[in-house]
Amino acid sequence: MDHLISRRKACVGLAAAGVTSALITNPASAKATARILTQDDLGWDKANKKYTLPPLPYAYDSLKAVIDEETMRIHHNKHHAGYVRGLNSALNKLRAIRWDESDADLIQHWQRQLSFHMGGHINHTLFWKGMLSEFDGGGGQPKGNLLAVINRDFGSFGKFTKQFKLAATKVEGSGWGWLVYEPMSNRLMISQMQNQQDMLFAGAIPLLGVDVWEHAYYLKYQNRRADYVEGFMRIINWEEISRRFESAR
Ligand code: MN3
Repeated sequence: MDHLISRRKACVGLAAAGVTSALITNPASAKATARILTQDDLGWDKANKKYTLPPLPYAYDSLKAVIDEETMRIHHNKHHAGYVRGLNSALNKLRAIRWDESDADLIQHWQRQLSFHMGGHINHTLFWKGMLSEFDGGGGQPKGNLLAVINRDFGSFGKFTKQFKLAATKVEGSGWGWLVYEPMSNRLMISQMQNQQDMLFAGAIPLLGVDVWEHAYYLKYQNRRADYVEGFMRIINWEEISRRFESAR
């Protein structure tokens, strides 16, 4: 009986991250979401019906040429963990409201919390797995279909890189830069996201995201966001991004 209330709203909010609320409990339409992420990726604990924080796919100091170990630890153990906590809390509150039909005025509040924290959880999960140290094969250029479609939709890999960096660097306040796949027009697009969920258009399937909240880079780069984004381009796990692209289209 979960997620009866405001299901449509949840879909809209989560669609910001290319995910529908169906991901949470409804196996029937979890298919679209599962194109890029699995329940395991998101640390879904079936027995206890809650999300857990998945470990990083590499050591905390693995990306240190671009992102220092302390930033990685705080970002993962504190910030990402906080989104997972907030997500479980919002789901519990909404479930409680539906069961006893009290506090109905708070539905909107908890729905917003759900949208924000679910976005945070999904975004960070995609972010960690979307990076790989230069020494392990990160950086460089994508291959095969993804490279061909980047060339088709942006003109060249260099032009794509330039647009992506610009969009990410120019996010107002806290947010993300994304490369997304738009299924209706069958093309790649670059998009900005504010906070963890705002502005990214419905239907966009996220492929590559760079976190430009200050917590992602401030210790090492302070206000030099452009330098951080420049460094990020050297540690993209293009194999993983290609996998998402093939799954999405
Ligand atoms: Mn973050």
